[in-house]
Amino acid sequence: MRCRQLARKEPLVSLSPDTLALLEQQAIELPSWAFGNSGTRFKVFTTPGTPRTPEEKIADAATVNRFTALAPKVALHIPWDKVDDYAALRAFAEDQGVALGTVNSNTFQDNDYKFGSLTHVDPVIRQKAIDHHFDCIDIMHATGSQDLKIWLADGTNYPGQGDLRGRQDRLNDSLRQIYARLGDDHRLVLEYKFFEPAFYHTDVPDWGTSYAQVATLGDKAMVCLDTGHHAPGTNIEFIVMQLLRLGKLGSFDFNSRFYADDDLIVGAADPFQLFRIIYEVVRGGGYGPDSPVAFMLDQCHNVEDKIPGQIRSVLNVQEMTARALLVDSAALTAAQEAHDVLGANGILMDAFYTDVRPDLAAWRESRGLAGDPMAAYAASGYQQRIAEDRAGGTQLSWGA
Ligand code: PSV
Ligand code: MN
Ligand code: MN
Repeated sequence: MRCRQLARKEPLVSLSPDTLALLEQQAIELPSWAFGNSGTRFKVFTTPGTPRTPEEKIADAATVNRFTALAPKVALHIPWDKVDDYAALRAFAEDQGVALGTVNSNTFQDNDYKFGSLTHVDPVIRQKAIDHHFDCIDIMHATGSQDLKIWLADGTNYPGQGDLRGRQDRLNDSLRQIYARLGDDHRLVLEYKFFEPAFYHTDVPDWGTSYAQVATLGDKAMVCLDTGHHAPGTNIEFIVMQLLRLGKLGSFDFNSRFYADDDLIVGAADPFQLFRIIYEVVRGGGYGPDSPVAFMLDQCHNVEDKIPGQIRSVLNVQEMTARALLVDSAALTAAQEAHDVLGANGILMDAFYTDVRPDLAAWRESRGLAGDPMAAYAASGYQQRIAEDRAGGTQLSWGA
């Protein structure tokens, strides 16, 4: 790897064979719900061609992979992706050239969960939430999935409404029961979020709470970091560093945000932040097929077309990964140890400002892909075809 000097006017060869070999290994998991309609509490706009079945969502995800070779897995959300036969769904996905990935549980859309799920004070409702996770684990056996992702909407709206400590203790007991059910190759990843839908307190609000919970479970329990789930101004790359240092970063939910949990296209709001995060991932051993860190997207496409939205997203992740791999780490360490403040900063910025797009396009072409997957998708006719073929039936939404 070497960092291109910006002043030099030589042909652009910024990505070395080593870097390209690392990029070859990139695998980003797409969320099935990104292909459904979504919106805000004000309006959900429908889009022609939106999937009506889990199979159609998988077909769209496989299309993203066909144009980019970057997205070989699709994450499911249960019960949004409920089918009768998960082994058949797996075979369908494999026929399309993708695998089924993370199974996301859902304990936030049932009236019983109004006052909590895995933290609920009523043992019957808490058991119902635990049983839902047991069902998800059964599904993982059929789909060949590795990760069970738990994001909880549990929390309270008013001080005094709940016993904060009691809820934490019940959460731990619930997680222990779920953890005990995991298969040998399974993992549990616990996602945190600082607010919403609860507004006073959330039961898993931050990485520290997630870490404190999963650390009591065992090696197969890790933290999931959703980039949109932090207070504005949070130094997310610091959290990435710390979790990797502790051996507990299990997965990312990538997206970007301007205000709260916006779920916009990753790298759209703040490409520099994405670069800084991926740099810490690479530096901390979190990149590559042998690393424990799953790269997933967690996004919604409210006004833009969903498939190109996902194509743009995986390209953004690839681009910032390429730039992160360009950081001259030996020079950076030397500058840091010499207390060369501006020199060290300059080395990082050199990599960030390197435009890797022409190299990535050339590399794609060398592998038989279109150099510009966005343009190739637009010209492919797929969008028009699904708009015609999928007329009738009920389009799926985020949340259904
Ligand atoms: C809700 O905030 C959320 O966006 C979480 O990030 C989950 O990962 C996702 O929904 C799907 O359950
Ligand atoms: Mn998420
Ligand atoms: Mn979210």
